[in-house]
Amino acid sequence: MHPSESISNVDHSGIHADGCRHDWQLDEVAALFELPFMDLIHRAQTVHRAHFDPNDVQVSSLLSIKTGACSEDCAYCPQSARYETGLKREELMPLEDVLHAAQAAKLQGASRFCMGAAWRSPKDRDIEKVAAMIKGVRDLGMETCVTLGMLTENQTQRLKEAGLDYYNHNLDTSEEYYSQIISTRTYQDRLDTLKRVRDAGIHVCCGGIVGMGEDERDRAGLLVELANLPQHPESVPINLLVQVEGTPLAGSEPLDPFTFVRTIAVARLLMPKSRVRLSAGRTDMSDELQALCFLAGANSIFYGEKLLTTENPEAARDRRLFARLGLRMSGATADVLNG
Ligand code: SAM
Ligand code: DTB
Ligand code: SF4
Repeated sequence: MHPSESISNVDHSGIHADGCRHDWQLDEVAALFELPFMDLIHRAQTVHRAHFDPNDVQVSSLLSIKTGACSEDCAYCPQSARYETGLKREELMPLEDVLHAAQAAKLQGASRFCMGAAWRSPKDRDIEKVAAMIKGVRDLGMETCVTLGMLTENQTQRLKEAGLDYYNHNLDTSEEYYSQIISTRTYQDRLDTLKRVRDAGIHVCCGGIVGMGEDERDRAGLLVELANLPQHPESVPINLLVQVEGTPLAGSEPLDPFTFVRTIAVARLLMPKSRVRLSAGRTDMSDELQALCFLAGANSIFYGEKLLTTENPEAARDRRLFARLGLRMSGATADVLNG
């Protein structure tokens, strides 16, 4: 049985008590992808405006707190120990360096600080160190997010006690395409971790990557999987593959940019109340393409010159883009908003 089928408070139309549908069918979502572009964008923008201020964008900054030497074989990832990507491996960062980076991100206008570790799953002693980072970042007045791989129930509980706001754990692609990308953990492993996070009362950040050679039904399948979870993830990062030399996916056929925009629009239609994040891949996007993504319903970005190990646009470029479009960073300090 799919998890969504166990929900009791669903009416005949498939609308759940949260006002959103959780019974999307692959064919109808594939049909959304096929709509004329203008119709799709109009629909997505209409739904977007019903739930959000269209000029407000949430900004999160990323920090890799443990880099490289990962045991997993994710075909897109520069941090896997299996691929020669020239990445310098780094042990878990000291607390004070993390807090220093968080403070700098806050001064640039970020409201959420996301810490990522290249682990299959954390060890219990790592969790204690990450718990101290979460407490420290919260004390700076920022929202916290971590992405550490698969979690046990006890570890999830410990993160909740430390005050963690969001846990990022992506499904990455459709269940069908998944085995082409990762062999060292299953789709079900990912769903299990997501359930633990949700049950612990931590907000869920979950999305995927496009441009990995998947087809339209895989993109639709990923979004169906996310939208049919018992509760929609509060944040949905849509990453465009960053092709890194040495990874198996380097040299993949680049995605048509309009297909990327369509993916954002369909995510917005399926998960009307979630923050849809225009995530990895912005460095090579024009300002005009990013504006189309915001028009299609994206209302969150990763902000700051670095993602985890690869480049992101300069903060000043993003501030100029926001100014040109009249966008506001939600929760940014007055200095940044006025400067
Ligand atoms: N190791 C943990 C895990 O995999 O759950 C956490 C960090 S992992 C780098 C976080 C996410 O970054 C991945 O799930 C993937 O969606 C995204 N990611 C990694 N490499 C990427 C790339 N080259 N392009 C786009 N997204 C990428
Ligand atoms: C997510 O969906 N994208 C971010 C974050 N969650 C952790 C990571 C993108 C990583 C891009 C490749 C890199 O910089 O290593
Ligand atoms: Fe490791 Fe995460 Fe990269 Fe996969 S995505 S190789 S688990 S760091």
